[in-house]
Amino acid sequence: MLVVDTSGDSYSISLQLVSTLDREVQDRYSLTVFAFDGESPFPQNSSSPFPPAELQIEIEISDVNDNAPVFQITDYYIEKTIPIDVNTYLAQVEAVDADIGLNGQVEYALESSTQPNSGLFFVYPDSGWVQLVAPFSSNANYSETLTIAAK
Ligand SMILES: [Ca+2]
Ligand SMILES: [Ca+2]
Repeated sequence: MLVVDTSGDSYSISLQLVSTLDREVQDRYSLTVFAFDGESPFPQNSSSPFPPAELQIEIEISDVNDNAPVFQITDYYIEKTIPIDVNTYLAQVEAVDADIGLNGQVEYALESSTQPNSGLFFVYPDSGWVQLVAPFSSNANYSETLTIAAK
């Protein structure tokens, strides 16, 4: 992943990235670089009069928005017996975004419905809660399939 290049100025080192990093795989690296002179074998034991110098390097990988939200459950089935009070919360859908911070925020939206003009349901953008927001006008069996998008 990282190599230390000491070929240039003998008093400096450089770290070179040799493969792609992904914060979702590993978000932090901790390196220890030892410096010792040419006459001292390495590694030296702790009683050596010329112990190697140590340099600690901590690397924190920042996030890029490279993941889209994914629904853990893709089909919710809700069955209710009328009457159902208006404003009843029916279900909470959840999608997970592997990124962090703003890159990991998920927003829900009602994308389509098999009864597009029913006006019965509202999806909360932040929480994914689906709420009944209008009274049923029919006692007959009623079915509506909502498609909810997460972005
Ligand atoms: Ca990311
Ligand atoms: Ca994301």
